[in-house]
Amino acid sequence: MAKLPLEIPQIIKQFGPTLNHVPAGGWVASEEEDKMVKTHCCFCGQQCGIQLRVRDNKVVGWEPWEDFPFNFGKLCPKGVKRYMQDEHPDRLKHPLQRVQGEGFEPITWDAALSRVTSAIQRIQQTYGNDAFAVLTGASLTNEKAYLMGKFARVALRTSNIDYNGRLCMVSAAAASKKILGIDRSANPWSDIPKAKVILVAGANIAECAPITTDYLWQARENGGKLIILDPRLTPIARNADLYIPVRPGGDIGVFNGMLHVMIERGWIDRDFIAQHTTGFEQVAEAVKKYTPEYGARIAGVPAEMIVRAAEMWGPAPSSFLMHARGIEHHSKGVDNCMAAINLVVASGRIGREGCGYAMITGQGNGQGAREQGQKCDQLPGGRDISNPEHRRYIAGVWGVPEESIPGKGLSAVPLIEAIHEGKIKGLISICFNPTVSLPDSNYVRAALEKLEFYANIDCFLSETARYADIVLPGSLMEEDEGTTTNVEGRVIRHCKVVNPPGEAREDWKIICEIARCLGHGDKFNYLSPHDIFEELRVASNGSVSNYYGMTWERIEQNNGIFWPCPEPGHPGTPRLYEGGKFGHPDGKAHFMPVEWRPSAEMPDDDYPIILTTGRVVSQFLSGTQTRRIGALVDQYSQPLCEMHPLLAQKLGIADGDFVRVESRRGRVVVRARVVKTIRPDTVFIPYHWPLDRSPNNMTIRAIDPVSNIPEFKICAVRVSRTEQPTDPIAQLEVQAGGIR
Ligand SMILES: Nc1nc2c(c(=O)[nH]1)N[C@H]1C(S)=C(S)[C@@H](COP(=O)(O)OP(=O)(O)OC[C@H]3O[C@@H](n4cnc5c(=O)[nH]c(N)nc54)[C@H](O)[C@@H]3O)O[C@H]1N2
Ligand SMILES: Nc1nc2c(c(=O)[nH]1)N[C@H]1C(S)=C(S)[C@@H](COP(=O)(O)OP(=O)(O)OC[C@H]3O[C@@H](n4cnc5c(=O)[nH]c(N)nc54)[C@H](O)[C@@H]3O)O[C@H]1N2
Ligand code: SF4
Ligand SMILES: [Mo]
Repeated sequence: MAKLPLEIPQIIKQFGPTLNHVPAGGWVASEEEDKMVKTHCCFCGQQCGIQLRVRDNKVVGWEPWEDFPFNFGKLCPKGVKRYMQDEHPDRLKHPLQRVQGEGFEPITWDAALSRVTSAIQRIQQTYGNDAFAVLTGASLTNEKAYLMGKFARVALRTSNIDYNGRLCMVSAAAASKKILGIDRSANPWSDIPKAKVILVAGANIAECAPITTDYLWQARENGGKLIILDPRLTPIARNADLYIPVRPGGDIGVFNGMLHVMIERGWIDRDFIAQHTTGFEQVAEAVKKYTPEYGARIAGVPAEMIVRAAEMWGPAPSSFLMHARGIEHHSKGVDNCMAAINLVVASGRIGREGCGYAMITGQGNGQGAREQGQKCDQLPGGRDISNPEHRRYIAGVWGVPEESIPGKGLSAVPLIEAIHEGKIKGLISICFNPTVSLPDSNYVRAALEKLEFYANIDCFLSETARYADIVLPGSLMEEDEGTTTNVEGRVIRHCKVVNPPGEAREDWKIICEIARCLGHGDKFNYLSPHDIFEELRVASNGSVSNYYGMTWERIEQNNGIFWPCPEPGHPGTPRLYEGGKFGHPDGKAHFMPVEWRPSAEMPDDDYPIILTTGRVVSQFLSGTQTRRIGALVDQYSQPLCEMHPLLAQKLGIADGDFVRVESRRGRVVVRARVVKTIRPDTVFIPYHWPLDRSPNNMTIRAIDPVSNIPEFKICAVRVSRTEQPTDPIAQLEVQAGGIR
């Protein structure tokens, strides 16, 4: 496929430059020696260690940080190119206000803050506190996540705060809490190579958790066997001992079918079950009907595959199960995860070296950001906002009356619905790009248009920021400092590498300033993120995710500390559930019976094909950052619709053709990519692009009843060949002369 004619200034004007910026006058040799700063990648939950090279308050390159004991110097394409976003000309450097019909104009911080404050006051006085909502993000540090939860409850006194982790980890979190009692991966990654069988469900490891690939290789080198469940033969699946091409939404057929076979053949640990668990009998009863044949019908795969999986997993001496969004992004996401965890507990292989379970965290601080109190139903330390004891403790830390802390608010999707219904009139968001990342984008855009006031804090003018009345320039990860908690539960330290450019400010300063303008300065008078961490430690004390015993200094000295770390000097807890001691008050794991049910929208005569969505290695989430890094754009420049040759032939589509993919809610026109690595009944489109290229035009607003995660991984579509792209870039491609 030929490249886009990038020199066309129109493209640059409409979509922002994809080439990396060279400052006017070119790069000038510096007098000073470059400074190397050890810190971490800003993108995914692996949180790889990296050294950034700094010259004249600019990040100009990187070096591996070889002794950081997670990635040992290894990085993926995004980590390597990440620094190139810093100097991008689109970087927001001034507060902006929207001028009706004319776009944005810069304004002073004083004017911007005063508009934000008066809009909050007016809306809350007119419609009540809950009419002003807060949306936040899990790319924020622990300190900022903590600050946002406190800001909503103390400065705004609104119950309506939620975060983009709602689109990400919440199904895994809920399932883990229900069965194991704690919401965290159970093991450090160093346990993976010691497992003799590894089951990976719904995780495109090589593209989305690239460093984990290395741990799986090591397991293979040690003789470990690999089982993969995915409708697509992803790069890691190509190396599997058993690849099960499950139909989207069908995983419970495989998990329950495996357990059925394991019980029948005596491959469960009866002693462990008797001593350390409750509820096994109900689960055994529930899986009785899940013969391999029945499970196979649900999963759309041969029954022998389920039997083979049980034969590999059942009698293994050690094992590791890991999953990601492939089984979680469902209206039965929690049930999918519980069916998987039941397999782990039934085998008794957890809480030991080489035996365990992990949910692969997505966002940079996907783990930590969901513990610090920015979820609509949680207070810091993962505490329950409806529990009087939990409320009293946090009220004490914050120095406010307990009754002033609002109750449970709306999660992300219902929050957007409440905007439509006129119940929410104002919004402030930070680190979230919902017009690209929420399902049913047309509905989301219509909601944002209904707001009386919207303020957005970001580093770039994201597609969502374009709907804002005021845009406040915040900080990139390297422009601020704090901690995050990686995929293993290891709390690590991000160092400040450079200052925010121009008038941009560190996010935490912006939030504290708004709180001060609202008259709550006394509760937000932190001098640094370190001050916030010191309060967070106390707020988490006594909770499950206890950070009390950590200090920034110790975190740095030890290359991270795993929570819980309940008192100063405590070494942290890399492996949970040792000795079969689980997180529930009775110390046991609680089996949960799971019954398969259909997805919210199954294919039918009108929309006969399954659409599933996800990621590619060189792009990150809604793409605000990675679509601005030229080298990453070159690697995968536009969303392609993956389809099997059998389906393509049936529809008269050839590789590279434009195809129209449409659901009951919306459509895209993108190019087809005909590959043998996907089930013939399913098409896949990555979601990192906005507007005409966004599969979220088509996805469905159905959510899991427990976790409220949207069903990104399955909806019904029809696909047809078309000559006419609707997307302006694609139109330019066609004009530029028949690209194939
Ligand atoms: N390159 C890159 N890496 C990332 C990110 C990124 O945007 N880009 N984002 C980060 C974040 S926030 C997240 S959440 C993670 C996501 O990491 P992953 O969950 O690994 O990525 P996805 O592509 O969303 O989905 C994973 C796989 O699920 C499969 N799948 C779809 N439906 C089903 C199903 O019903 N059952 C099963 N078993 N599989 C199914 C898809 O074919 C896909 O291969 O990645 C993190 N890392
Ligand atoms: N169809 C479909 N949709 C999906 C998914 C899918 O698999 N399929 N996956 C879902 C998942 S798992 C996720 S996690 C969501 C993610 O969805 P989003 O939250 O929308 O994704 P991001 O691109 O991370 O948006 C974060 C915004 O924050 C900004 N930002 C980054 N770091 C900082 C910071 O430190 N400070 C500030 N102020 N801003 C910052 C970025 O520039 C960006 O504009 O998307 C979900 N949407
Ligand atoms: S694997 Fe994740 S954390 Fe590591 S370099 Fe890549 S994006 Fe960054
Ligand atoms: Mo995610």
